Amino acid sequence: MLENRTVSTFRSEQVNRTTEGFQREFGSFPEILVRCPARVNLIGEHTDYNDGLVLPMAIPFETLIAASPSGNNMMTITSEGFGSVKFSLEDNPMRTPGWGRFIHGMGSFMSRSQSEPLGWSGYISSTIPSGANLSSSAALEVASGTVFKSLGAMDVNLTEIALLGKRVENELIGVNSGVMDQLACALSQQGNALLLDCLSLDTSPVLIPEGTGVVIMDTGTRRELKSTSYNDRRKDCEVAASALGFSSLRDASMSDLKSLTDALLKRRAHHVVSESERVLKVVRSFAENDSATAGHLFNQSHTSLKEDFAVSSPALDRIVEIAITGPGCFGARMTGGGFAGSAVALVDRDQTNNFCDFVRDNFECPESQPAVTSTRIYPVEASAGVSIL
Ligand code: GAF
Repeated sequence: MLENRTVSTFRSEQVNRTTEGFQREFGSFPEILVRCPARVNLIGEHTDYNDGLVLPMAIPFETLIAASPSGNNMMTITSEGFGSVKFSLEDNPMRTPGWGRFIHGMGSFMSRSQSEPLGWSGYISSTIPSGANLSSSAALEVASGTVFKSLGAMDVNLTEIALLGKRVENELIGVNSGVMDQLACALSQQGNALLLDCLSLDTSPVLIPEGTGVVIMDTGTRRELKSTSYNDRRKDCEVAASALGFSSLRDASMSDLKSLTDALLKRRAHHVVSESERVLKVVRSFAENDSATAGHLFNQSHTSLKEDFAVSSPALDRIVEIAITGPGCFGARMTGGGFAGSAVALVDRDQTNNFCDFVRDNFECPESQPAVTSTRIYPVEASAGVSIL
């Protein structure tokens, strides 16, 4: 499913639904319609907040926002299937619960540099599965940031919007994330993965070999990152870097790690240093049309995330174990923060349908981590970052 043809039909249906939803709620045509994609991370996991390298790719699941200015600082937003919120940008965003806080946070941060009122009325629809580690919250931050920028005619670029999205996560949501998700949602280019240096914030497009496809496998298990050990892993990395005398693990090499005396910190740091190396090796393999090597690196990444970094889960391990025995599979790994959600596989394009059927027929969540929604397998193409339609 989700071939290009299906995706564009899907997009136009979603555009109509969102525009009609806005008209129903607010009685007029929206002034702006913004779309923002989700992302899947191909490799470079838990490296972004260590100033390392990552290789995400925007995917054709999208959040759409139809909006018009309110003329003051009031915000009234309805999200298809998730109710409505109303708040003033002068209020503290911590008083807005649920999904509204992501938007309120973006508005609060962006309105600080603005004397004109920035409020708007909006209608949101999204096809991004939430809690699947595919960045539904980053897409909401980047989409709403783009609405604020555009309706307020603000002089702010997409990288700045992405960094504000990260601030929302860190300061208002309680997840000490890096900036990979927001930058992937903002800056990705159609048909390419995005190599991102999280220290310099330099980006470059990376082509995946033509005969190789990307398949997302959503186990249907869910866990909010703020309720996991995500922040503890970040702390471990900071302690390891400082024990080595570095400001981040970006500066550490494999031989530096020998001087770490704490075994647990050594394993955490080993994952981070080896994972950044794997990102570069995957980029090189793609350039050499060598998906077999890229696939091995995916497998190694999963083992490292499971054993050294301890962020995998029974369901993610199970689906990866099955995927790597599937027809045409070059390699597979958990993707995103971990603990639940999705894995990603690199697959021979000609075998994609057989691969998807194989995983569907053979995967079942282990009893120790039951699914809360159905398992879904999606072949995906690389799509473009946020845009105004
Ligand atoms: C989550 C975070 F939001 C990202 O910043 C990143 O750390 C990722 O987990 C793990 O690579 O998606």
